[in-house]
Amino acid sequence: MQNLFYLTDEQRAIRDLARDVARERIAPRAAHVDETGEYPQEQLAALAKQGLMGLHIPEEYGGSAAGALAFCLAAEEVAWACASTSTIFLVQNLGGYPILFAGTEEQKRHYLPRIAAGEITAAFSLSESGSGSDAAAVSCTAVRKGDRYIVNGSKMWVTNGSHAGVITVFVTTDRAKRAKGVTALLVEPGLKGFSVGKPERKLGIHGSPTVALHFTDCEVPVANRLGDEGQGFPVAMRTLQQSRPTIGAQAVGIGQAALDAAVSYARERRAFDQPIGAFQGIQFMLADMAIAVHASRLTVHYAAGLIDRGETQTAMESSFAKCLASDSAMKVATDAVQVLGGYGYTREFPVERFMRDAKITQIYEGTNQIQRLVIAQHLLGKL
Ligand code: COS
Repeated sequence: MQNLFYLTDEQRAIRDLARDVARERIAPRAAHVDETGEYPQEQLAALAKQGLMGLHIPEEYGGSAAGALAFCLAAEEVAWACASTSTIFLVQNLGGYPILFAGTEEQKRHYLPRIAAGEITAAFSLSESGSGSDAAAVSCTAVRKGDRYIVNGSKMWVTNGSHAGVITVFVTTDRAKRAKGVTALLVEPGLKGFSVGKPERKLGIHGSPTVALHFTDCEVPVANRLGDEGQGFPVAMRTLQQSRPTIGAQAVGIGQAALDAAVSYARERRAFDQPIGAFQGIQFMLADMAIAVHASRLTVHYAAGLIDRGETQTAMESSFAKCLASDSAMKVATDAVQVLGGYGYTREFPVERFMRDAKITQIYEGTNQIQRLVIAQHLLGKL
């Protein structure tokens, strides 16, 4: 076990608790979840039972206020066991942040305790078919009519959108204003005119449903608005800034799982009368994989540590964490498949799943091209 000397006793305890739940209750089901696309309900319930769903939520709203680093430690453990389960675990966080950042006292009291207890899951819906990286180009429209907004349009790629009890949906109240027209609305299932599309068929994270949301003259009460009209974009950006290190943590978990599988195989598998781990070609691959996972973990912890210190300008460090860890996880998982050779390419071993699951971490919560854009903007300023 890594000697992460800077962790507090509480952070260690949370990591160890998450590790126990992940290894006992989540890992044994991971291959089945991948094969069938089954929603990991019991796995999420096991996390909720141990109080791990409210790590990011203040105590006055039923959470444990354990902080960003504690959450990243838990996320890594869950991702080591099952990337699908960890995606929903992360979205609980991503969906909860906008309420925490911009909700009224009443909205916070209504939703956050239920999110913390795992009674409901949350979702975050920003992307559309025509606006992914260009997040300000939202076209799903809300027009105010008395105490309601009439919402029309569709959102895409919403993780957990089919199961969430509350979804923060970013719409536009004035498209010409781009970012300054974006408004955040809380949507619950069952609203008239709101429907969920069928789940996407994806390369990986099969147990984490990804859906479109459709709005046809859907009436959302003005009371469900988060913050002011036109104030949604900074809420989305602040949420992503806070959440991106957690995607890094997920990537570290997948990378560590791939490394562990490769090391264990290299000890056992024999070729030319010796374990393949005795060959320098394999040793150097394993060493590079370990360096990449270790550097990623430290970068993730650094960004999370800044957030825990109350720093608000962490966009660059959050992008470092997300970008480095996800690029590393992709490389490490691909190399693990290589170490396992023909076996690695089959479903008999989990490394091909790690490789498929790792890919999404380079794409969601801002592609790694967008992360580099954010970093370059911080380096260069507006030119
Ligand atoms: N925190 C708070 N506010 C922020 C912010 C942050 N981290 N980053 C930007 N903003 C604010 C800016 O300050 C600006 O407000 P003002 O005009 O009042 O200054 C506003 O948001 C617009 O910012 P900017 O001009 O940088 O927006 P752009 O349209 O250029 O977009 C990128 C910036 C590309 C970084 C943004 O669109 C983005 O992150 N895209 C990826 C979206 C994404 O991650 N999607 C995945 C969804 S979850 S699967």
